[in-house]
Amino acid sequence: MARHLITSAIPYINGIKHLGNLIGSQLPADLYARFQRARGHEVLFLCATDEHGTPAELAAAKSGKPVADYCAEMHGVQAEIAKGFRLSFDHFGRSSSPQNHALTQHFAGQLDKAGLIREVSEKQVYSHADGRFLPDRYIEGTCPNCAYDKARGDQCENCTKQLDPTDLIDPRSAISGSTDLEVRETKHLYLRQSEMRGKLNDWIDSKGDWPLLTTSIAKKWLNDGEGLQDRGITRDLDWGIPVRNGTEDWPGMEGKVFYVWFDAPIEYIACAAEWAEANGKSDADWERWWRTDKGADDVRYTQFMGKDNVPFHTLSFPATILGSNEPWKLVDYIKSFNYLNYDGGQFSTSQGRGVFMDQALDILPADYWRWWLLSHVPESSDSEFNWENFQSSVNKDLADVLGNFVSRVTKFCRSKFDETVPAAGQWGAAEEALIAELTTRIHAYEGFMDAMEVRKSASELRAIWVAGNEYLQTVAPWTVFKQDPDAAAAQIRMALNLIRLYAVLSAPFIPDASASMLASMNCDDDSWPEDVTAALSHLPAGHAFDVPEVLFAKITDEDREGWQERFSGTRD
Ligand code: B3M
Ligand code: ZN
Repeated sequence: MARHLITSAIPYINGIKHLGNLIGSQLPADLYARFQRARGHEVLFLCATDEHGTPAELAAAKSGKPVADYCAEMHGVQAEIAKGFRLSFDHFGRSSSPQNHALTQHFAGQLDKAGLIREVSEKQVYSHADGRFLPDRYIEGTCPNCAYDKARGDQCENCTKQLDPTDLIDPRSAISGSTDLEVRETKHLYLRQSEMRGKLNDWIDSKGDWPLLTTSIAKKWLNDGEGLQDRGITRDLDWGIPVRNGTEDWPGMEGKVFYVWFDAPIEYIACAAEWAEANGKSDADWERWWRTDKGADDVRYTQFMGKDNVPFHTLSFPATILGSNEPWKLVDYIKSFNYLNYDGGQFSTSQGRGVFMDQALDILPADYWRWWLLSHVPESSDSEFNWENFQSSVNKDLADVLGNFVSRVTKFCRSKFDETVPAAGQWGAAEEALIAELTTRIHAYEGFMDAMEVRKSASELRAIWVAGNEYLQTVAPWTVFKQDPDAAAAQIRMALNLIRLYAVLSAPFIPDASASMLASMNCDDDSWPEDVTAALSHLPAGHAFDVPEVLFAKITDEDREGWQERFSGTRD
């Protein structure tokens, strides 16, 4: 049995996420976690809300609530929606937790001890119109690297370059649009990432199996002449983790907080501590996932994220870990994703464009979305959500192929035999051929799932469903029944067992439908098939089952047009 630590990028607290955010990290991470659990491995799957930084402050101000209250409330909202999508986190934490405060301050202290922190008198942008300093994201301007004119002060969305606000050409306030900005002096802590260039380079080079998207982004910022620059890790904000050196005060840093991107990845660790606390476990229980001196040596750690987050996970966070000189676990594999677009444009939180997670669950159950999103995940390039495509994949894959198989088999059995697995007849050549095909395909499916090849996994699973349909089409029990009811009985016995097998194999993608399929087969054994012949003999003759409700309703043209219309504008 292996041990898998799995984290998804932690979503910002300021508002409900859209489907592009969901498929960019949380959903594929959930798929992988569910698969590894189903294979019998020990899994710790963690996610949290990312609660610091200006966006949280501004969103709270807009809602008229104190920022701590706003975050507590939004954490609850996001946790509820995550449940609605059946995201199977072992813990959904908060980057504002006491555990993260302590760990973030601890890491800063360790980095200082290692000589990796320097104090810098920095020029920062003050906006007269807004009456405040404008940190990173709230300054927009032209990217010095690619000339994109809506680059933010922390990062250019277009070329992924990490920026400092003063790098921007023609800067303006993102709050008021004002260009009446003044640069003022203030003191900040810088992490000397550039000192660790060699170490980081060797570490990334040792990861020959990483996806190209991940390594190419990492290498780009590492080796580009100005790649790995020292980074400011403190900010002049009220809300955040106060700057301290371990448990000591940090002279000169009073009233400042750590930069959100410094504390957010540390929350991956803190979240394990929160998980332990929430479940009455000890420190040793979470440390065995995170400390290589306390049992984490045999843990396989996988991170999931969108491509814009890659530099922070391949360079900044590893710099924190390596620089601490303590035996914390480094990530083993980073699975990153391109962007999902919405109907000819981008999903956008700030503009309210696209379908948001709460709205999606309002119109259809989670499995419909999970299936479409995972089978169209932006893996090797950006991909696009549009309603026609959504309608046609749901109707074909879920309703026609899987749903129809289940309903046809169970209803035929009920009408010709009864609601129990029929006993008569023997399997012959057609069944042997099916078993051979499924054995090959399930093996391929496992390989793709293990390798996090999400699209290939989805298409292999679909092929597994199709194989059952083709079998049924070929043997045609409804025709055979007239001459040879025993042969038809053997075919239906096979098909009922296929329903159970499909439930088990499909659960990582469509957990609710899988649960209904198992329930209708009156079976709570969801063990992964080690041997296909045995798995297809699981439900014995005489075993009672129920004909289930329709598993997947088809999306009508009317539904589609209505939704298309409803989601064509922007959310308020
Ligand atoms: N909250 C950005 C995002 O949601 C950021 C990720 C943090 S991961 C440590 O895309
Ligand atoms: Zn750029």
